Amino acid sequence: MKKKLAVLLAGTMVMASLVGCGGGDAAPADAAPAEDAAAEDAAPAEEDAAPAEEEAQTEEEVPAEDAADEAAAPAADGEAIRVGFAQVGHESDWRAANTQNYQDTFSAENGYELSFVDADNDNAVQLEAVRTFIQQEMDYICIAPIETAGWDTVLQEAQDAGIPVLIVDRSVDADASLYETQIGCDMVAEGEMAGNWLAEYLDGADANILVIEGTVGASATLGRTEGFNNIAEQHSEWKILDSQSGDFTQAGGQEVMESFIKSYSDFNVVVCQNDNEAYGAMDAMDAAGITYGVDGDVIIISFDATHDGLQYTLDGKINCNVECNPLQAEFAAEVIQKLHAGEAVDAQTVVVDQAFVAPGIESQYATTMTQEVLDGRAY
Ligand code: GZL
Ligand code: ZN
Repeated sequence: MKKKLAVLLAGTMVMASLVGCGGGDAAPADAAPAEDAAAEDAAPAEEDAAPAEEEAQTEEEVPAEDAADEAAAPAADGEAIRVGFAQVGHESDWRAANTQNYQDTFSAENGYELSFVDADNDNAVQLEAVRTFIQQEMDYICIAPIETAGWDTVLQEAQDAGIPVLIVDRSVDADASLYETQIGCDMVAEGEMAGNWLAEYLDGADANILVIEGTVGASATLGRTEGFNNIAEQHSEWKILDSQSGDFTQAGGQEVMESFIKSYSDFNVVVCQNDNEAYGAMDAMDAAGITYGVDGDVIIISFDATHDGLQYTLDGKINCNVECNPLQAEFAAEVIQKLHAGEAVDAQTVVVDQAFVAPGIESQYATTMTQEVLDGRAY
């Protein structure tokens, strides 16, 4: 099956390629309105991530406003389109922005009935939520998978029930024929962006690096780690002292940083795989009297470029912040509108990122932060 790739410059332009992929079955007739699926606790499952490969691609440019228009058009038959969304949780500022974007986009006035489940970073809750959506005969199911592993069976169940599934934000290690599309950022590219910036900034100087990883088994964690390591292995003068999961939370970041401070005294770089972990790491370093940022002893690299993360970058506390744009719901809605109209959809949509650096740092890889840049941010 020819796999194609649509590259989204979020908020500005969509470079989309039309695909010959399945294009999804015509949406099932709407069942009776469903009450929201319950969302309580459960235990994780494991496996590896392997994002789908893209082969040939043809590209055409489609203004993002078309995507937004498509997102809002109600279903042709006037019935609300019923969408079940199994969200990772509420672990970070990024997640809050992503959830808000989905709730704003899949609104009643836009012709949708959204059933939203916050899986609280718990795999079994997320799997259970998807099975509930299947029982409720949703028209479409969106999954932001906590982990990449363990999805084959439930995706097959959704396909057997004739319910198209969209994998959003992160990716799954399951056969691409089991879902309609994957929408999200290129996490490996984000990791490489961070590594390339660090190499430029260090300009050959030694680095003793500590990494606070994201949630174990999440494609965001796997990709950022792989990407950063792709660059680190090119620099024999760099040493990665340790790499532990902070679960994408501020508490996790603080806990890991406190343990790092007990074990290591010679580190000069801390890579935090999201802003909330960076806030926790800064709290831990403050408590230990360790200085960081442009005028400190320790370089901090963060990911997400949320508002507070970019405020810290503007303040020189975070040296480099790599964006991962959470405003992706419009692209998911566009896919659903196309599937509802029986049209082909892109197998994968990559939301393009950029990086930001603190004032005083000029970089070929990143935008130097100013108050104007911060004021212009959408989240
Ligand atoms: C990235 C997303 C990650 C963010 C974290 O696309 O999956 O999960 O980087 C969030 O803030 O918890
Ligand atoms: Zn080097």
